[in-house]
Amino acid sequence: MKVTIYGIAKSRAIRNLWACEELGLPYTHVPVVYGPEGSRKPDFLAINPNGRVPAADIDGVMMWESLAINLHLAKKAGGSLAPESLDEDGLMTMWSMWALTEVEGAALAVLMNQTVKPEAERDAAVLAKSIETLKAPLAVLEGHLASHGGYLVGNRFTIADLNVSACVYYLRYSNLVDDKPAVKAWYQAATSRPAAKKAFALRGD
Ligand SMILES: N[C@@H](CCC(=O)N[C@@H](CS)C(=O)NCC(=O)O)C(=O)O
Repeated sequence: MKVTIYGIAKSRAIRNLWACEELGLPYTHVPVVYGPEGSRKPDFLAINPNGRVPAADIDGVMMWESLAINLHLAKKAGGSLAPESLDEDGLMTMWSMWALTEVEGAALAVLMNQTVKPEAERDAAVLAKSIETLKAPLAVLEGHLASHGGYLVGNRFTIADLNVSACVYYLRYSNLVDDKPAVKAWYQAATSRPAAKKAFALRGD
């Protein structure tokens, strides 16, 4: 397989870099920055007309959407991270879409308004609303992991665990999973994997 990942490691491209490391795929990394100096330049818009990173060239197929890229990479590469059946494929897609729709936005808002933005620019109301929004999905995640052997699908670490933990990653400076032992253990195990450490080292933070 010939894979090129576009996007700096300090972006959602980290998800795809992590997946390539997990899957043992050789890849070329083109660290496109976001904004006018990178993702909004005409040559990059020809790769991803949305003007965002990541994007990936996988055997000549140009893709964007970090979690869709990962599902595709896992299925193409095969092995234990990939679905073993159509049913597992459905569940891995379900969890990935769930992470994007139920977790990612609010988790990113927590990160920005609790940690990343300068204090004067933080919005306490947005932070409070995001914490409230996350209560239900985090409880769902806790309940599922606690009753399914600590994994999302198939009783093993799969691309679904990678995709969802990569969204929970936005909560790394918060205490929102401290009262959720199954989520906490699952997240720590996922992000402590050698492939994760290798990819996250590319971020330099
Ligand atoms: N849903 C997309 C989101 C991509 C995205 O928003 N990427 C950010 C960087 S993490 C970006 O490129 N922002 C720059 C911009 O929107 O101009 C994915 O998961 O790949």
